[in-house]
Amino acid sequence: MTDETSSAGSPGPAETHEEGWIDPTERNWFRFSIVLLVAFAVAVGVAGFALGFQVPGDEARVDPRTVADEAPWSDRIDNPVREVAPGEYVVYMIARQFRYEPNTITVPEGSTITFYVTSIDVQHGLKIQDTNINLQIVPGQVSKLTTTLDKAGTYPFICHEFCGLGHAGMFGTLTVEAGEG
Ligand SMILES: [Cu+2]
Repeated sequence: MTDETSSAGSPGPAETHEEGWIDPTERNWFRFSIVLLVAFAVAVGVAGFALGFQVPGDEARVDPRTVADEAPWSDRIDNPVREVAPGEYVVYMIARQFRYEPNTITVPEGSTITFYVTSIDVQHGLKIQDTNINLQIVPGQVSKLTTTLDKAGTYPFICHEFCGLGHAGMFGTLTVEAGEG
């Protein structure tokens, strides 16, 4: 009890600590923030390497006024899915108010599909249920993402960027057919 003055409310002598001393509360917050950083790094690692999340790059630039009539997008309705190697497919897709072209895509089980998607009017989105495909689609820019589909079934896709009055009706279906094996 050497510090009666401060307990009485008047300013006592400043507490002295060794150099490098950290208040325990502050130290705990430091620890907590380090735990958070590690947790976020693990989450990013799991998303990127285990779940296949990718950031769409600036794949290419196109003219939104003409891209729909130019190869390879011009062939999107007649030839929506192209096999570029055994089990590897590419889809060139146009998003527009208020539909996807193509809006039905069928591939065999175990396929790898690369999507090249662009918009000819406003910003759209492409989210394919139960896959890593989740793209922002900006007019003039091509968004590219690859996914591997190991499970047969239907995977609905929707526009997730509000694009106008018909936004809610903008959807399609990706069908993965079971292999013969
Ligand atoms: Cu849309």
